[in-house]
Amino acid sequence: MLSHRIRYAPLKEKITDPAQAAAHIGDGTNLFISGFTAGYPKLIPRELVKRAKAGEKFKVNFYAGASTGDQVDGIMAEAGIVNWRRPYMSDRTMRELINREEILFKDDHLSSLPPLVRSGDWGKVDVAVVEVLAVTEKGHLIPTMSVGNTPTYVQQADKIILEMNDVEPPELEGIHDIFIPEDPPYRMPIPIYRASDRIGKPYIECNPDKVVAVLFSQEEDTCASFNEPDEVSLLIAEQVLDFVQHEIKMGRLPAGLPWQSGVGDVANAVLGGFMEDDFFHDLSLYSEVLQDAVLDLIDMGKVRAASGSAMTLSTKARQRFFKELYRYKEKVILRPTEISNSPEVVRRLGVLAVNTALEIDIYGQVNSTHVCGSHLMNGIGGSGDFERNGAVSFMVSPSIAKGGAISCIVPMVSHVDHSEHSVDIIVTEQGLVDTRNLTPRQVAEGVIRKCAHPEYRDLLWDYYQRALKKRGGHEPHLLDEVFKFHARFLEKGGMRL
Ligand code: 0RQ
Repeated sequence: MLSHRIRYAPLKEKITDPAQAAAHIGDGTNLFISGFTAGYPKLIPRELVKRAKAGEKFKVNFYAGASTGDQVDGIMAEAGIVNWRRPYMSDRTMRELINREEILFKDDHLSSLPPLVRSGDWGKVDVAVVEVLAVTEKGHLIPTMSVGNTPTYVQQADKIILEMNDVEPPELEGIHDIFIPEDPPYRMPIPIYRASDRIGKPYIECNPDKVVAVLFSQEEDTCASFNEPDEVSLLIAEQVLDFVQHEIKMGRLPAGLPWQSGVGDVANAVLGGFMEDDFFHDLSLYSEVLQDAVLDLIDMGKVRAASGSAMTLSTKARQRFFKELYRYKEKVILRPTEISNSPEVVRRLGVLAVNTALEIDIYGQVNSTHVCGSHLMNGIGGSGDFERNGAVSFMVSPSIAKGGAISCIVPMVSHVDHSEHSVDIIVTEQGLVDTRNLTPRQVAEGVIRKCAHPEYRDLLWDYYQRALKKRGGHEPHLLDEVFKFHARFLEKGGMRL
C-alpha cells in the first residue's frame, strides 16, 4: 500500500476505487488532468471508458498539459467521450476525430494557457485529476514525471482526484520547482537568470479539502520510443551544431547560451550530437520536454542544468534514471509550462531554439501543424514560445517526406504557424540558410539552392524566377500558382510534375 506516501492523514479517509472517484465526472464536466507527455492519470480515463462501453452516454471537455499516452487520449477518443480537447495532442485516433470536427480542438501556445484557465476563459475547472508521487504534511502535491499546467488546474479546481503512483520512486520528490506568477497587472519579472535557478516550491499547493478521492495506481506511462537517429536527422543536427560552433568562434554568439530542442528524432539527434563534439561542454537546457539523450549528456558530465516541464524517457532510460536518481536530480528541474516556456525567460536567457516543421516556404514561413493546409497533425505545442523568443531560432525539417512524394520546401506554406520574422535559421539535411541579414529574395535563393531536395530544386527555381519576372516586389509570388505543389499532391499523390 502506498498510504505512507499520504503524509496528510485526513486524506487517507478519501482512499477509494476508480468507480467511486469517477462518479464526480459526468456529461459536460470540464475535466482537467495532469500530464505532459508523461505523468498523466490512467485509472480515471479507463474508468470513464468502461462506463461508456457499458452504455452510458456522456462527453467531457478534456484538458491536459499537452499530449498524453494511448492510455488517455487514445482510449478516450475511441470511446467517443470527448467533446473538447485542448491543448497539443499527438494521438492518431484523436487526430482523426478532430479533423472530422467530432472532437472540438483549438491550437494554443502552451505558455499562454494557464493564465487563460485562471481567468476563467476556459470555463470552470470542475474536476482536476492529478497523478501524484506523494502528498505532503500540509496536503500539498508532489507530481511525478511532469508538471505541465497542473499547478493552475489544482489551484482552480472545484474537486480534485488524486492517482497516487507506485511506479516512480519517492526520491523523485525535490526535482520539481513550482511557481505560479501573478497575473497582469500585478505580474513581476520571473526571477530565473540561469537555467539552473530554482524559484518556487518542490510541491504543488493544494487545498486538501477539495480532494474528493485518492486512488492507488501501479500504471506506467506509455513510454516514448526513440529510434536511433537516421542519416537525415544526423545531418540536420550536425549542421545546427557546426553553425553554432562557428558563430561562437567568430565572436558573434556568446558561449553558454541554453538550448531548447523540440520533440522527436531530430531533436534527440541534436542532443546526441553534443556527445560526439568536444567543443560543447557545461551545457544548459532550457527546454520543454527532456528526452533520453539528456541522461547520456549528464553521464558524460556535459550538462550544467536541464530545465523542462516533463521527462519523456524510453523504458530503458527510465530505469536508469530511477536507479541513479540522486545523481540526475542535481541537474534536472521540472517546472510548470508557463515557466519552462515563458517568452519572457526564453528571451532573457537567450535560448537557442530548435524545432521541427512539416513544411517551410521559400521566404521562411513555417507550417508545423496542418498537412496540406487542412488536416491537423499535433498542434503548435511549445514551438511558438521558443521560436518567437529564442536568441537564435532554428527551424529544421527533412527536405522531403513520404518517400519524396512531398517537398518540405514549398513556394508558400499551406498554413502558417511561425512567420519569417520569428525564424532565423532554416535547416534541412541538404543545407542551412541563415536568414537574419538576407532580403526575402536572398532567402528564397538560398533556401531553394541549399535546403530544397535536388529533385525539387528546378521546380522551385522555375516558380521563383517566373514570380520575379511576372510580379516582382519584395516577396514575389504568383497567386494563382502558390499552392500548385500541394494541389498536385492531393490530385496525383505527389508534388513532382
Ligand atoms: O508521417 O507519421 O505518417 O510517417 O509527418 O514526421 O518526420 O516523423 O517528424 O515526428 O519530428 O514530427 C512537425 C509533426 C514533425 C512535430 C512534427 C509527415 C511524416 C510523418 C511526422 P507518418 P516526422 P516528427 C515542443 C516542440 C509541432 C510542435 C512542436 C510537431 C509525420 O515536430 O508536432 O514543435 N511539431 N513542439 O511523413 C505532409 C509534409 C510532411 C508530412 C512530414 N510536409 N506534409 N506530411 N510529414 N512532413 C514540444 C511540445 O510541444 C510537446
